[in-house]
Amino acid sequence: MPLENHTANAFLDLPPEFATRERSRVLVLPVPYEKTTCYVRGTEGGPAAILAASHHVEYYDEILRDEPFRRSGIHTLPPLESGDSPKEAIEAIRKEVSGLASEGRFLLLLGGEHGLTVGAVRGVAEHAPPLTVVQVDAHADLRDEYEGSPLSHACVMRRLADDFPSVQVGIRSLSKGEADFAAERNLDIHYGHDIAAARLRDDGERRRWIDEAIDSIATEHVYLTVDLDGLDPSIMPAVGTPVPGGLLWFELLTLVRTLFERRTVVAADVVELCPVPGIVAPDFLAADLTYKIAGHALRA
Ligand SMILES: [Mn+2]
Repeated sequence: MPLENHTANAFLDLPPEFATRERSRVLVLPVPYEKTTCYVRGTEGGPAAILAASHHVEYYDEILRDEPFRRSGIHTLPPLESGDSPKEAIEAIRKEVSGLASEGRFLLLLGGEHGLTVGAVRGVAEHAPPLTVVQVDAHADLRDEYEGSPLSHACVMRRLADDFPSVQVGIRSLSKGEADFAAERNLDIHYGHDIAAARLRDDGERRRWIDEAIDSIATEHVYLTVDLDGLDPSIMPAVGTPVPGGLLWFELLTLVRTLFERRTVVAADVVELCPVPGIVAPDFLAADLTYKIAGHALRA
């Protein structure tokens, strides 16, 4: 419940002393960008839905046994309005993110469609090279172009592939052409069906894919991009392009926690929330996940 003097429309509705631009180590940047979605539209409403849901997220993190925001604070920036064409928009996002990344704080972008990640990674990488992109997603996003656009949300990882190593997690939808490209480049992909198979193994084996995914990251710096459709639609139905067979909640949290333990995560995004009127659980999941990521960043 919002208390007096709290910051309306800001992530978590924190007491103002924990949300100032000056002292906060984590900056939340809402990016209501949507130009190339192809199935269900609505990701431009994602950031506002995450911020609204975040006002109901518990400040205490039961896994970290801590109220991580107290370590410095989390400041919510005004939403970034981007240009008219995907090209202009992604360049605007790169420029803004580059300026923010130069401050050396942890940037957490809320989407918006996945296309924004191309600008965000480039902007962050200008100040924290070299970095690896860890992508949680149902889709490989390795198409050279989709529906006539090379900057489609279906092309994100292809646009980044020449400049950044990647680890892709939860993948379960890709074309023959994308599979061929992945094989040709020897890309590191952890498929949904292999992760599901690991659930059936003994305890020690169950998390092996997480260790393998993180061990294969050759750089210290990491940009984490979470396309929410990487989660299973049973817990995350509010996405534009749902695919069965995705990650479950604690699997994703274990991946995120282990990633922060073993590498320096310099920025992250949570993208592709496509709110469904009357169904708040996915909005809350996205807000809770955002705070879990921020919590690790604040403790790093
Ligand atoms: Mn996707």
